[in-house]
Amino acid sequence: MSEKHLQTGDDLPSYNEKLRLFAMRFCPYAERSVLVLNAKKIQYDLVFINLDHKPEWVFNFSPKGTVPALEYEQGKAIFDSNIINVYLDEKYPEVSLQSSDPLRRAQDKMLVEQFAGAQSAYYTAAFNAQALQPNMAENYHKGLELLQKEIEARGTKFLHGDEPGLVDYTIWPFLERFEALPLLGKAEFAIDKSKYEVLTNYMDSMKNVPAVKSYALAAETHAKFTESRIKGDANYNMLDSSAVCCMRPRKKKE
Ligand SMILES: N[C@@H](CCC(=O)N[C@@H](CS)C(=O)NCC(=O)O)C(=O)O
Repeated sequence: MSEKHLQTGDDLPSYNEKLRLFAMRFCPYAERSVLVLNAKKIQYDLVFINLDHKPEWVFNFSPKGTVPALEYEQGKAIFDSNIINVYLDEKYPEVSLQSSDPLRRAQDKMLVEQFAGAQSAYYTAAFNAQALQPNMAENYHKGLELLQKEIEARGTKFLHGDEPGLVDYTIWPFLERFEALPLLGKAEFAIDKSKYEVLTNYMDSMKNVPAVKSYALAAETHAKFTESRIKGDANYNMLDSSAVCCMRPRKKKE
């Protein structure tokens, strides 16, 4: 799979009769849908988009040009990670990722909603640090504490149960990125193991889930991308193997 992000002027790749997800490699919302496709073992193609120089055709799939968008039939698409994920779960029910209990589904949605405060604090800390207010680190920790309490209260390995579900795959991409904050000089956003033992054990379990493992990036990689974006020159293609291979000096033959 190419990690190259297509940009203005690039052609739309040919359609392969598979579901196609338009994404950006470092986007947490796109990651939500990648994880759900992986968990459900659905065949799909990924098309990465340079969000600073969007290809013209992306607007045919996503009216605002945001990712993720899912092309479910040639030329027909839906957008927004939560909408895509519920659609996938209902359309491909063999591996079900939502509870059959309407109350539990409501509780999952409320948890995601309440966790949004931590997400927005993360965005400010990572990308707009000069706007950071002391109450934002507080909100961030309130979100983590609430999540930890909920994991404890549910008493299962994952929020969904013995296996992760939509609620886990919706929250996870942000936890993955939160670990980059101390590397970006934001020590007050660290997830301290002594305070967050239950949460860090949960995070370790999530890192070992195959659907997550195959797409996860190290905190250092997220930090590196974030730094490039802050500088105003987001390095979308930093993981593209064709770019990496050709910049490396060739090894001399022994
Ligand atoms: N609510 C949307 C948010 C998607 C979103 O904001 N994606 C960002 C990338 S992480 C994006 O496409 N930004 C480009 C833009 O806003 O033009 C979802 O859940 O899918």
